Amino acid sequence: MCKKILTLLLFISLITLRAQDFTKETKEGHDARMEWWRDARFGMFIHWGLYSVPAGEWGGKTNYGEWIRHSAQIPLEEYDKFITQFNPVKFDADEWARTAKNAGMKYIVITTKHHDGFCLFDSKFTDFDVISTPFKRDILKELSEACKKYDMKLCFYHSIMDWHHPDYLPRRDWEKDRTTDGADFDRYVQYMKNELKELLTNYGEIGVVWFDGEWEATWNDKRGLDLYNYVRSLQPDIIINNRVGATRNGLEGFTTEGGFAGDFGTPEQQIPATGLPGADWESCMTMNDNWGYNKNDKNWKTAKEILQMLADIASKGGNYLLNVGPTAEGLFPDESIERLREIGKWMKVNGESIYGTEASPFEKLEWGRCTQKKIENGTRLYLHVFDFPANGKLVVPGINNETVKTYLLSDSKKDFLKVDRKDDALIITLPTKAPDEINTVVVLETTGDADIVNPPQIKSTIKIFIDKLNVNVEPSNHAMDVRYTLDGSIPTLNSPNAEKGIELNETVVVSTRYFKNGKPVSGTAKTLFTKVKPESAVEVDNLKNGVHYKYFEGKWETLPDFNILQPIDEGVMPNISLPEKKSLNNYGVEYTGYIRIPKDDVYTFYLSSDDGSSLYISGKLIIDNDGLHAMIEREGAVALSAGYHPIRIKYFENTGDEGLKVFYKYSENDKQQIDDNMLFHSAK
Ligand code: H79
Repeated sequence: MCKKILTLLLFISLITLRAQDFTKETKEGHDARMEWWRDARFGMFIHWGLYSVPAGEWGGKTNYGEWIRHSAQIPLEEYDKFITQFNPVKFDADEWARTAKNAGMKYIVITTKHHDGFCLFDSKFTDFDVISTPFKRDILKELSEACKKYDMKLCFYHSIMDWHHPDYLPRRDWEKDRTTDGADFDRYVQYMKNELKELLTNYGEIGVVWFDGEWEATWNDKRGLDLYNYVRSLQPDIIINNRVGATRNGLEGFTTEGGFAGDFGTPEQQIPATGLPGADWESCMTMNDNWGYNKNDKNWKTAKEILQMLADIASKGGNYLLNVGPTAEGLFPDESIERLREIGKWMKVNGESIYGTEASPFEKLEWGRCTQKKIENGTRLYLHVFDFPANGKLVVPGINNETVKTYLLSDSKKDFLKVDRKDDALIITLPTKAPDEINTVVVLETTGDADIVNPPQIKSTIKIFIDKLNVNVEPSNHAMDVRYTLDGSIPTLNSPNAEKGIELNETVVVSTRYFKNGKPVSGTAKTLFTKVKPESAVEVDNLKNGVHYKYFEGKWETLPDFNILQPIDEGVMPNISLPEKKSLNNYGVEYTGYIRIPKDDVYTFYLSSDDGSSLYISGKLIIDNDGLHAMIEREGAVALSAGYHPIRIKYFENTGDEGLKVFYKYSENDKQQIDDNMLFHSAK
């Protein structure tokens, strides 16, 4: 080959290398990359930095955590002084890694840099790092060695938001004295990349980069995709969370439709109601109420609560990232150590029911949770019994498989438990006393895949009615009949068929169950429907179109009591939409007025907002959509008589995007916006 062609080839390969989009990978490639993480199921989060020095206390208040610099509005120069006090002489990386290992955790995610900008490692690109503290040791170096020793995957939390770097924008809204002159966000991104290069070249193989603080206006999905590709170009097999992009749906943690989702979703301080088939996610949670060390925070979850959360999360196909906030001396709090020890005791016996498992095939189990694992020629179901049956008979509903073996996971001899079939269910005879107070795991091995029939669900989301209600069960499998009872008993073959719908005219529990070839094949689902009196309308005169609103300013994380606050402005709006704003952030609005209801019926209202909101009709709370979150819609139903009803909507906006929308629906009508001519206020 001539030299020219060689140069050309080199050039082309360089170009393609630079432009590589790592999100374009095969399913096999993706699965291989995610494999260790999916198997791991349980990891340790560590929040450690300068904020552990004040330990939650500032200016007489004691409820701060890792956000202390922002929440207590500590000026930069003041906060910087903590760097002279960070001297964790009791830090022992080996002990930390060992503690995580003994708790049954498979990976550690540590804050290389939190929002305050302090770096826990030796960085050439800033002096605001651990080498500038009296401690002078590279914490990550020591931890990476300990993690290698204990076969623990080391992972890095790295904040995009940075309250310290002069090029990061925006400033905190209260930082009136910190100039933005000359600040250059692109240069900040380069700084972040420089540090990520250090992090991903100096500490061996890293499992995950866990970004956070992505919600300010300067960040977007385009920057996220670029950062994602940059990180993977340094370590192609690394896993990156969805907060690398800018389209996370609040603390629920999943990326919104069409957004850039990284490799996994990140519910924070919560567990999703159900898993999402095919989606990877990890719930991160504190053991008390703070991520960073707070010496006064004694609101600890029990080991039992934590372990049941772990089983709950695994049963939905997710991972659990459990936080520890070490002290400024470098120690895990005693309460954390006690809990981790108890968790480890359970995991040592029962870890098999967590690691490498998949989500439950059961939609709901009265007594606990289920995880499953494929084995040669079959499936192993792990039944996590939280509420031990008083009569020792564990009912596993709607299961078609015959068992091969059934035993307690804690029984080293694996003595078979007695199993009987009764119709659709297997009935396992357990010891009379629960072997494990927290979660007794029963193993049920079957041939083939788990063959489970979940009971039929009634589709109607409205559970109240005025006179009568027709409900339908849409069978998910038309080869099956749905039979029902209205007296709380378990449906039998003699019970009526739900094919033509079920007519309700009084408060009842509807029990529904599948039958096939004249035999019951599922457990029973129970749904309560309540007959209610519609709220009466009120007599009001002097009504004029439009709702009255009051506009407030203040910084809230949940809806305040507007009654005790002084409004900055008030007026009348033709409908429920945001008034002209006086402030970009940190404001609230309360709307009051009357809604004219066309006829006696059950009305479903839909309230979506960013951040929190709530809706009251006739003085009753119908929808609670409170808290800090992105645009989320919640609904609620209420029975109303024709005529005028007081309506009140509360809304607040902290920072970030904003929005408020209200819709309603009744009878067979479509969901629609509340028309201007339905809204009134008293002109008196
Ligand atoms: O590191 C821990 C916390 O310090 C950090 N994440 C965990 C892992 C954290 N930062 N902020 N928060 C937790 C709560 C803040 C939520 C909000 Fe938002 C930010 C409300 C409005 C902007 C997130 C993004 C929820 C809605 C948009």
